[in-house]
Amino acid sequence: MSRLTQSPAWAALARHHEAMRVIHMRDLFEQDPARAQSFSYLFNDILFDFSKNRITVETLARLFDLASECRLNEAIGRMFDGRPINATEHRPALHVALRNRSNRPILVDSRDVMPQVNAVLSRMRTFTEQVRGGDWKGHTGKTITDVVNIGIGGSDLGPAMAARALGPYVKTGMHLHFVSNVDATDLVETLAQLEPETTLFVVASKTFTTEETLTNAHSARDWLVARLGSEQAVARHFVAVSTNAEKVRAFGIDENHMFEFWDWVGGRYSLWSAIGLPLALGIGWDHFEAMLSGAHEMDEHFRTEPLDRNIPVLAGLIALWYANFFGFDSQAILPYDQHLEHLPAYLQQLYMESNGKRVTLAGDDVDYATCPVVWGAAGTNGQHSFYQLIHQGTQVIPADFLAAIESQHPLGKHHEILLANFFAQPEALMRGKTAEQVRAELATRGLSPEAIAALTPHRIFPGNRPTHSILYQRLDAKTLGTLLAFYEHRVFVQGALWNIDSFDQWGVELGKELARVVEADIACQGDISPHDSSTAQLIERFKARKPSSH
Ligand code: G6Q
Repeated sequence: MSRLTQSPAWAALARHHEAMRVIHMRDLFEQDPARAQSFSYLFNDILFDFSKNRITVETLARLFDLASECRLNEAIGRMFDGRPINATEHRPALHVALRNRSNRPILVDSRDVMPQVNAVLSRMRTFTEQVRGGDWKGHTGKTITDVVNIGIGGSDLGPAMAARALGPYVKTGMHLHFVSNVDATDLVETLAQLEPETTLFVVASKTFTTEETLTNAHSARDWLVARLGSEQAVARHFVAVSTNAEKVRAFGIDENHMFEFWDWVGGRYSLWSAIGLPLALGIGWDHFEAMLSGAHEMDEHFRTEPLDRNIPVLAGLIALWYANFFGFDSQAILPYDQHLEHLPAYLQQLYMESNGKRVTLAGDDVDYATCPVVWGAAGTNGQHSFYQLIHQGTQVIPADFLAAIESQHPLGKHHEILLANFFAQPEALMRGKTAEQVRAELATRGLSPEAIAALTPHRIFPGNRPTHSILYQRLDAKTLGTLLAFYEHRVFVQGALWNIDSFDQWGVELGKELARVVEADIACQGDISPHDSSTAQLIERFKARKPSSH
C-alpha cells in the first residue's frame, strides 16, 4: 500500500465517505440555509460557488488533514521556489515566474530568472507594438494583417483558446489563425484565405524538432517564397518562439527574430511565455499584461493563503474526494460563454497530460485513481446532446459551470436566457426529481395510473450530482488569467497529493517517436519492418492503394 492510502487522514476520509455516500445534497441545503455562503469564495469579481458538492464542513476538515499529512504547503513552496519538481526531467516548473509581476527573485541554479523573463517580455512588447503600429512591414512594404501561429499541443492550445476567449479585444483588421495538425487540410485551408504580403508566421515550438510543426512551417515557407518570388521574404514574414536557437537558425529564421523561453516552462503551461506572442499581437500589450497580472494575483493567493481559504486547494481537494472515494472518473467543463468554447480542449491537456500518470515520483505503481477524463463543450449546446447522461446516466460526472454576468454582445434577451440555463442546470443536477414529484406531475396531466406507473422510472432524476459554479463579471484578459491560473493550481494540488510528476509527458514523447518508424516503412520500396499483422495490413493497404500523385 502507498503512503497516501496508508495515511490516517485517508482512512478517516474512507470512513467519512461511508456516511456521505448516502447523504443527498438536497437535504444538506434544506438543513443549512447559509450553505451557499459557507462554501463560496469571492476572488476579485469572480464568485466560486462550491456549495453544490457532496461535502460538509467535516469533509473539508478531513481533506485538509490529508493535505497536511501530504505536506501540500511544502509542495506549493517548492514550486514557487524553483525547485526541480519535474523530477523525471530534473527541472523546475516555473510558469509562475513568467507572470511574476512583483519581480520577487525566483532562483534556478542560484540564478534569478526574472531578468531574463522581463527581457523577453520587453522584446515581445516592442515587436507587438511594431507589428500592430504598422512599423514592421512585410517584404513588399505592406503592413501585417494576419498572424498564423504554427505549433501543436502546448504550443497551440493556449494561445488558440485565449485568442478566442479575448476575441472582442483583438485589434480591428488583425486576424489570428492557428495551424496545428500535420493533416495538410489545416494549413492549405488556412493559407487559402491569406495574402502572403500581409501575413506573418509565428513558428512556435519549444524543442523546434516536433515533426508536425516543422512540416507545416516548411510548407508555409515554400508557399511564401513561391508567392513572393524571393527567399529574402522569409526574414520579414517568419518569427520563431523556441528554446532551441540552433534549430531555429537551421530553419532559416534569424536569431533576432526568435523569442526565447526556457526548459523550465512546460508546454501546457507556456501561454504566459513567448508562446503567447500571437495572442499579444492580436490583443495588444496592455491586455496581455493584464492577463499576466490576473494570473499573478491567483498565484499569490495560492502561495500565501491558508489552505482553508485557498480556492485552488479547495477545488483540488474536492476533485480528489470524488476521484478516490466516490470513484467518479470523469470531469466536465461546461462554459456558458461562447468565448470559452476552446476551454474544455485546453483544460483537457492541462489535466490529462499533467495528471494522467500511473506511478508515483518514486516509480511505484499507484494504488488509487489519478486523473479523471476531462471533456466538455460550450453551454447551452451540450444541453441538447450529452447532458442526458449527466442527468440520468449510470456515471456521476462532476461538472464546472462558468459564465459571465456581462455579455460581450448584449442583444435582446439572449444573455438572460443563457444565464437562466446556467443557473437552472446545476440546480436540477443537485436537486433531481423524486418519484413522488414525477407521479404528481403526471397526475395533473391526467394520465392513467398505468401510464403513470410505466413512465415514472424514466422521469426520475436522482440528483445529488455535483457542480462548481464560477460566475465572473466579464471575460476580460485579467479574468481569463485568473481563471487559468486557478485551474493550473487545482491540477497541481491533485498531482501533489497523488505524489506523481505533473510536469512530464512521456506518453506524448512516445507519439513523437512511434510515427518515425512507420514513416520509414511507408517510404521504402521493399519489405516493411516487422509489425503485428493488423498494423502490417493497414500499412500495406495504404501503400498499395494510395494515388500515385501522393
Ligand atoms: C505539453 C506537451 C506537448 C508539447 C507539444 C509541442 O506540455 O509537452 O503538448 O507542447 O508536443 O512541442 P514543441 O513545443 O516542442 O513543438
